[in-house]
Amino acid sequence: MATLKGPGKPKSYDGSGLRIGIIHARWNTTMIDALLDGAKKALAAAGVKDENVVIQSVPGSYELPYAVKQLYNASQVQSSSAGIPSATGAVADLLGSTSDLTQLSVSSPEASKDTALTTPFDAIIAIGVLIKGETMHFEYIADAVSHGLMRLQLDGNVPVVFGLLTVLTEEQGLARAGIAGVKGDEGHNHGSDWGSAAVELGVKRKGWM
Ligand code: DLZ
Repeated sequence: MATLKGPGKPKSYDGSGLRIGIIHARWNTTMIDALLDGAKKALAAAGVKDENVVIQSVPGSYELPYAVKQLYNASQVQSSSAGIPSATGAVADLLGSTSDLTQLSVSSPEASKDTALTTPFDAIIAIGVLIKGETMHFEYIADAVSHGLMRLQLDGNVPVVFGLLTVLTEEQGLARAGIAGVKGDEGHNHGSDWGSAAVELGVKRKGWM
């Protein structure tokens, strides 16, 4: 169905030279999986190589800003430290646990070792789904995460795509994950928009630097 909302007619950008990080929460997994899938498909459609997409998960949306910061910092350290033997070593130092790195799933498994995190990211996508409950929890997390992610992109030097759905009902979340629309259609997968935004910002960032 045609709608006035959305980023307008998509212009295509060449993402083949980009490195993109994705941090996603695991709360509300059905929607998260669909949104992640939408983002990955948009990246692939723009030519971003599988081995240049690094994906890390955290339990809930509240953890997104911290994890984005660590991923960003790790890639900065790695790219400026010729002496570090492996990229995963640098990440382990910063995240404090090598076992966590088994979760650092890169789209193609063979790329998940030393090729991961060798250069800074051109954009990082933070994905989470917050569903309003009976308490003020939703408001506090939504506010904290929004401000945290904005601060990271302004203080750091990387675009952080705001992939946080803040919905009042599960139905609204499903529609925005492209799973089932409130009006009987399939809704729209916002993850796809987030992938495209990451590519556009990543390409433009190179021109602005
Ligand atoms: C605790 C909690 C609740 C109630 N709801 C959500 C939610 O809808 N979406 C989400 O991503 N995370 C939720 N969480 C978990 C918090 O984000 C966080 O992981 C915990 O409070 C631990 O810091």
